[in-house]
Amino acid sequence: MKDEQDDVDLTVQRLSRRGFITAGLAATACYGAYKWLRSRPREDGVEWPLRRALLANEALAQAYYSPSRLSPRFEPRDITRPRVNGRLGLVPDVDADAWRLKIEGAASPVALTLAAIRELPAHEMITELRCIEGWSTIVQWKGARLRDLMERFPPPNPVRFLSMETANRGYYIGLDIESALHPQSLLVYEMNGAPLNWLHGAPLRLAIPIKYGIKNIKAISTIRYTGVRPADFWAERGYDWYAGH
Ligand SMILES: Nc1nc2c(c(=O)[nH]1)N[C@H]1C(S)=C(S)[C@@H](COP(=O)(O)O)O[C@H]1N2
Ligand SMILES: [Mo]
Repeated sequence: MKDEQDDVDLTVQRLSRRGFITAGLAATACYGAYKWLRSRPREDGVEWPLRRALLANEALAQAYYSPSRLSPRFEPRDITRPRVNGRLGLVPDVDADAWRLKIEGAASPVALTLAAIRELPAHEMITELRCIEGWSTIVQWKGARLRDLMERFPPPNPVRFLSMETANRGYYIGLDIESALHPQSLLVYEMNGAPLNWLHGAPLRLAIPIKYGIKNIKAISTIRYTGVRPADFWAERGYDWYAGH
């Protein structure tokens, strides 16, 4: 049992080291993330390694920020017929008025109405939703940047991860902070010009085109900041934890 745990720890360390490099590059590519990271306080007076790396690369960080680092955007004529995949954690007829998005690990607990999320600056994008099984759809999304929500309700100390889960924890994902801060990571409430239906994750889902479909969690109920790499439904079943593409 002890040995097994050691194995798991080693694997996690190796994976997060690898992920850390990728995450570092992604953050360097994103000046917004960089600014956000710089504005975070130090933890126990120790510089966050990623932050140190970013400080050393301040000039690079700006030079790297270019739209070519974004996931490709498409035209309205490219939108395809939607496809429903994955119903874990979905429930029909969610009462939108009673629904709240909970944020745990912020300075104080947060519970937001959908109206409050709609008040954040709205962004639209037409991007690819690529399932790890080999198919993809082109979807128009409308929602708020996860980054804007995080800036409004930041964690009191720097964190490297956040998790998202459905109400009954039927589905859950983990994200590295840099991916969460990506400008195309949207908390969406509209799909192809209409409010989300329950099969696509009403009232709120994540659209994160830099990641495979598995990270595009539908029917989000809770977002949690954490310093520890969170459990992830499909990573627990053998898929890559970062699931970028
Ligand atoms: N709650 C929840 N979200 C989920 C899933 C799921 O089973 N449950 N499946 C994921 C997978 S594997 C894919 S490919 C996309 C598909 O999104 P769509 O049904 O809107 O096309 O949702 C993702 N989000
Ligand atoms: Mo998928």
